[in-house]
Amino acid sequence: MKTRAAVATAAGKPLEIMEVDLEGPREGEVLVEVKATGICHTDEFTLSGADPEGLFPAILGHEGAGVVVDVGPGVTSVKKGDHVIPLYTPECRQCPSCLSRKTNLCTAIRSTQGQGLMPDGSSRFSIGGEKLFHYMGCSTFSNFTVLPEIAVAKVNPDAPFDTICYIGCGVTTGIGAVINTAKVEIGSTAAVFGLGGIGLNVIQGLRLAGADMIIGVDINDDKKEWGEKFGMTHFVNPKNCENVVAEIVNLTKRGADQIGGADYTFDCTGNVKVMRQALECAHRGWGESIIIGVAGAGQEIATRPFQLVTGRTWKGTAFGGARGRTDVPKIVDWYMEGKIQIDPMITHKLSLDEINKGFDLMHAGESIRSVVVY
Ligand code: NAD
Ligand code: AHE
Ligand code: ZN
Repeated sequence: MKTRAAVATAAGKPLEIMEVDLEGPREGEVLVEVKATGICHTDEFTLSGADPEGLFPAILGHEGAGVVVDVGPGVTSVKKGDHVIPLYTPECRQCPSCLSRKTNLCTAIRSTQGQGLMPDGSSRFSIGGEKLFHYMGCSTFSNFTVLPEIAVAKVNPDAPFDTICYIGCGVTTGIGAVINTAKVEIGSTAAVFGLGGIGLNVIQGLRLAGADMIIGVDINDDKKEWGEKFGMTHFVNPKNCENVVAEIVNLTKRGADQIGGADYTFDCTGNVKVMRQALECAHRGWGESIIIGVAGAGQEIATRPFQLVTGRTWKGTAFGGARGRTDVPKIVDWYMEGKIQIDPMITHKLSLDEINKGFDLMHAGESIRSVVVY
């Protein structure tokens, strides 16, 4: 079949809207009509050329929602007409990682996914006979896409596509980092670095978890008001203080010894210097710092080992530690029940033809989430 898609032809170039060829689903695969997709900073990261796994030409996008329109042989868990959210972290429930119960990082199809291919090693997308790569197993910047059955979560059909698509990455990553990875307790203190589409969801996760003090850190002052909407109690702009680590340690001083430091800190910037700051303002003895941001090829994190010797823990999280087929439908239900907010964070709705505007808005710091509605 033919489908309209935004194609990333080369690193650093705007996406090109084209009609591309899409083969139907093979064994264990489903064809999904994507109804809406968010634009995440990770799409921008890959398009910029900074992603070591970035391949071109490709169809990017990994934050979608849509409807199953066809299924290949052997598919049992979803059927035509089901509403689904594509999963860049699938859940096969059979691989050693899924069975371990210690991680959400299913390994069933990770190697082919990283090569921009379906599990059988081929691509379903092409143009004029030339292969186009899939992206993060999702390619939601195409009106129709093919996914393995283990990489879709069946969700409440009453939920609107143009908001729940954000659960496909940003919402789940932010809230999941708090609940699944950090396991934040009631009364905790926390600092969140980077108040974009991910950081604001960390903030709403912290509020859900009952954190007392939620410090937001961003170099853009406009983010103060945004953070406050979702539960932030204090704001720090590193440009307006001499030392952001000292500032947070000072804000969190408590107890007889007056030792400061946050119980939990989160990097939602992808900047390795910020990751160090986040670790170093975690509390001596027990503070945990969670890396969510994705850093470019060749970049490395650094700190004095003493920071870890004295009891801080450095952790990372992908997709908020969520097991997609199990957890994503629950998060959609939380949204439908009003337990979490999504609508105010979707600042822009665009057509596929306007998709490059979504990247411009992100670069200018003017959007929280732009969503393309097909
Ligand atoms: P975004 O562009 O919406 O937000 C980034 C925010 O960081 C902006 O508000 C920006 O002003 C702020 N910022 C930039 N430099 C800063 C600094 N030095 N100090 C403090 N704040 C600073 O991006 P997003 O969509 O929220 O994504 C954030 C990061 O998370 C990206 O690196 C993205 O690739 C990554 N990500 C990771 C996962 C995962 O599963 N681990 C999932 C989604 C996104
Ligand atoms: N391809 C990059 C890694 C990018 C990365 O870490 N991606 C996150 C999701 S970001 C979503 O917005 C992830 O899920 N990582 C786990 C995985 O298996 O990719 C690189 O450095 O090669
Ligand atoms: Zn993402």
